[in-house]
Amino acid sequence: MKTTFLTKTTKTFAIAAGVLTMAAGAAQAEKWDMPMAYSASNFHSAVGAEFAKCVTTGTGGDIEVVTHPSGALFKGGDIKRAVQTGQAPIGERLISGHQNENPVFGVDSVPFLATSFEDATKLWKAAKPVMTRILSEQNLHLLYSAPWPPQGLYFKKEVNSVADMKGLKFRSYNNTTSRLAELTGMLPGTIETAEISQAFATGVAESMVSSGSTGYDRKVWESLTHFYEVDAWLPRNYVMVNKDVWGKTSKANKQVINGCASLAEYAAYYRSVEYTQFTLNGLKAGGMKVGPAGDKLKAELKAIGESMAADWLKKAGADGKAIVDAYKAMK
Ligand code: PCA
Repeated sequence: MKTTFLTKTTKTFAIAAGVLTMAAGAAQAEKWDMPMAYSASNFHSAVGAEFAKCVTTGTGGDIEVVTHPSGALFKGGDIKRAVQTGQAPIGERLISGHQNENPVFGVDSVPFLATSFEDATKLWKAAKPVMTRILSEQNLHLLYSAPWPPQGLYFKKEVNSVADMKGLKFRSYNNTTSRLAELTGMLPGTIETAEISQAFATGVAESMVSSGSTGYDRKVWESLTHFYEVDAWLPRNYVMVNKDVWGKTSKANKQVINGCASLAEYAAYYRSVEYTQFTLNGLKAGGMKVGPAGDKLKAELKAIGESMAADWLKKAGADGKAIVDAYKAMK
């Protein structure tokens, strides 16, 4: 029989379909448990759940991502190690929580370096290549990252100056917040977000730096009375995949995951923006006094922030300087 174009094409399709069937047969459905540190109602977790669905649907069930919010599978502080060592294939955590490993992880928490969503985006753009490299050296593949709303100060009394903060028990979530507490005469102790409502209720802590969002999620008006908008920085969460797991993922599934990650990054950013005012209103509705810090307090915090920024630059070395220079060039 003379081979026509049509029979050739049909044959090619038949062969291609056969290969595809073999590939589909070979691919095993995998379950990726995804530990997350924050409550299910928080926007980072809500977006993570959508990301999980997107990957599960997009890969045709090859990879089923299942989120575990509220530190239920691994506590916040243990998530990175769990993903590095392959105990969990994927997870989410606050980047600046790793400053003790490398000061560069704390770039988003340098006081007053980037204090708006726009500047936080620029800072992330400057930092992303360096973060990607450092994480890769730690067996992690960076997928996406999104900011928390601006950070302010919570108290259970009126505070107009640093002197008013002296001796308060302070809940910290990273090195920067602990250092800020020390420099303002407070007594820092690290407490995971999942445990703060109880810490405030029992008096283990009586102040913190965080977003309106976390105060709202944890209903802190039950114990605290004042939130001062300071806009000190906008720390970020990031989603990481174990690099060996990523390496073994098919090209097609990687494309799907990358697409879902871009979507998640975009959605989380805008939810964070929207959540800012919404949660400040929520704190007010809960009975808290919410407003900008007074001029004296602001000026004192600025001065402390400057010395902390200078210290960070010294510690973060060439990588830190490269990020800050690239960021300033975008401004
Ligand atoms: N909430 C998290 C990190 C930053 C934020 O706004 C927390 O308080 O732990």
